[in-house]
Amino acid sequence: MRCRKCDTPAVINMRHHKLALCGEHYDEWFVNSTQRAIEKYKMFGRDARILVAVSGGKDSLALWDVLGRLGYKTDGLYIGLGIQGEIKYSDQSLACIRKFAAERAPDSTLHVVDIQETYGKTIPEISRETSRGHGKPCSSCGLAKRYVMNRLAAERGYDVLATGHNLDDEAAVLMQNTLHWQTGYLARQAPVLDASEGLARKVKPFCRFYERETATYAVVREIDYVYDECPYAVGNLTNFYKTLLNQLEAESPGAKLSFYVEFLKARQAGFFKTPEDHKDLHACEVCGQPTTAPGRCAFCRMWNITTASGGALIAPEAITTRGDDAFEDIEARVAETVDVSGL
Ligand code: Q46
Ligand code: ZN
Ligand code: ZN
Repeated sequence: MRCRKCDTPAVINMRHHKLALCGEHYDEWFVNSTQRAIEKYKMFGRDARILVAVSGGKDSLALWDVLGRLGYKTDGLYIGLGIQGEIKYSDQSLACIRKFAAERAPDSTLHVVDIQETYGKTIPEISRETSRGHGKPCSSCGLAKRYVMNRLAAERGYDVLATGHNLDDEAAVLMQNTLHWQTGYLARQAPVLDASEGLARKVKPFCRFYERETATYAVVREIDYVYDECPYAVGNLTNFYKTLLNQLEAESPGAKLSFYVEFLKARQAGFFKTPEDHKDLHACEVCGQPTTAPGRCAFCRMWNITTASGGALIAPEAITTRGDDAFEDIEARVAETVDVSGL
């Protein structure tokens, strides 16, 4: 397999694009493709202040990296979930992010919101105390992440919140929503969600990249990221749909991309009418964030935050700026070479 442009050995063969590229030309293709997606979906302009939600995984760190290289003004947000397990997932994630921020985004701010420090319990702990999610923490976790991202983006005046969702993520969610004909969710699944009443504008610049493409970019750029998934991701429904879609893709290269892109066209053509979203939104009586629930929002209810306890404020001390303080020595772990051809 040779690079189509320079005939040196290729690091990736993208069968759906009929395109094999070497590291250097892949890097160029990936950065240009990101810029094209930003323009195609009118995500943000040159002057936007962008908050990039980073988890420590390949997608979000690759996104922060590319946006920085494209010259956008970016800051990072890491939410410490307190999920450890044998792999020390949250610790590893923060270490990778700090290293990234110090080395590759020295002019950016890294906001770190630690859920336990701010709200008193880790995500696994709070999830054991609520009825959300039937014993699995993902539902509490998703609610907490959405809340903190929105709130920080709004309170710190960011124009847009960018997440590293890739095509595999989007296609899996699309399949799930389609199988259940969740028309409300389908109407809201898009590369860009406009801001509305206290909710930040959200964008997904990587929505057209296959997961192996973002992984290859991270490897080509030698970004140290957490290879392990969150321990709670094992066996979840999204991964099940990803496996099904991978089987389809193996038989029919490009199936995943056309499933998603054709859906976006149908959506654009009005097949999924946007429900009059947020029409019943009002401010949570405790924290002021938009909610459809009467009284307190789901987040305040989950933590049992009441007016008396002072409201769900993100404690200022939980937010650390800059990522240049000492980080864990993760070189030994990340020094293992990754074979991109197998990704
Ligand atoms: S971090 Fe949180 Fe995910 Fe882990 S607990 Fe579930 S939702 S799987 S993206
Ligand atoms: Zn080349
Ligand atoms: Zn609230």
